[in-house]
Amino acid sequence: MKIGLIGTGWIGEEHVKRLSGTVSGAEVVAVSDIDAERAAMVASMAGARVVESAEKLVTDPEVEAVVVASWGPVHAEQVLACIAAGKPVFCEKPLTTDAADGLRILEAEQAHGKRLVQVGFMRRYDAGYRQMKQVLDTGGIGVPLMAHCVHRNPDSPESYHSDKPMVDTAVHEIDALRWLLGEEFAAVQVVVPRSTSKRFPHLVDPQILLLETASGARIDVEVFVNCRYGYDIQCEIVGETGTVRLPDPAAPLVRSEGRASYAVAQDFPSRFADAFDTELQEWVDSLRTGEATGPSAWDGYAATVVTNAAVEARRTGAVVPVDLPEKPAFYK
Ligand code: ISE
Repeated sequence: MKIGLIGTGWIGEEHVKRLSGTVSGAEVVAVSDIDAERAAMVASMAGARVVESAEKLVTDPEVEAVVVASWGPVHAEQVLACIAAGKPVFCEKPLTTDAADGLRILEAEQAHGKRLVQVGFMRRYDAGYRQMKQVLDTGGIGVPLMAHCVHRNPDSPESYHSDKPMVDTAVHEIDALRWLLGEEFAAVQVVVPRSTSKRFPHLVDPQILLLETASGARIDVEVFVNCRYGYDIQCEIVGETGTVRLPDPAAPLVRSEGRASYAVAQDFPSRFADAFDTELQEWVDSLRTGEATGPSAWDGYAATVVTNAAVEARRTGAVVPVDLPEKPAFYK
């Protein structure tokens, strides 16, 4: 499968390396980026061509499928261009930053008549999350009542502003919980403790997202992007007859100098390295079989509706309803 990649920033570079190394059945043939030098550097890793614009990359005759790894606000136009060209597209999260753009993507994809879009929600490919899903789907803890989640990053860049904990970070829990519980959310609220003094004064950090599902389960998500000590993802679901907890990644337990300890992951590339590999491998495999299996444009759209509601909830302090239209039959 000959792939073109838009956006050679950090995650784009990682995807180029994966698609040219770990993943079988794929080859990166073209890349584009607004930073031509960076595009050239990443292209050289894969022996790919640099194409001068995203538009040209999408319509390039050699490119059979596209990876969008650019900045979130430009995802919508690039994904729509791929649909117009009839090319499968893997788009990094978030699918769009504005829910209205997500609707345009849903309409275009349905008009095309076949699923072309997959969204990069890599948690669905993590072994621990997959095991939790299996426990839930086989009735291992009965009907889920609550979930308690933690999403901590060691630090954030200065450009990271107070909407981002929902739009860029909690979006992973929003998708993972929709997938694990198999239902949509009805309402969101965001409450905040005092902010950490250890980082930027402009940033509201941490934030606590409170979600209610359509059937009345309750979820709390602590998002703390300057926790200083590591990259820490936790999730526990409480059901009527038991609980299931996301395992920490395996790490050796060291006993020394009067303590027993194990290391905490330091960043998401290493915490989810295997999940990223599996995600891209399964996407490439699905292109060959022609059967879309991963998170769809509907999943990307539904997550954005929730993050938009969460941003409003933090700004207003209100409980904000999640206004999601009926899921089109096309996505069922
Ligand atoms: C980043 O974009 C990610 O996707 C990471 O998984 C998340 O932990 C981080 O907060 C985001 O900025």
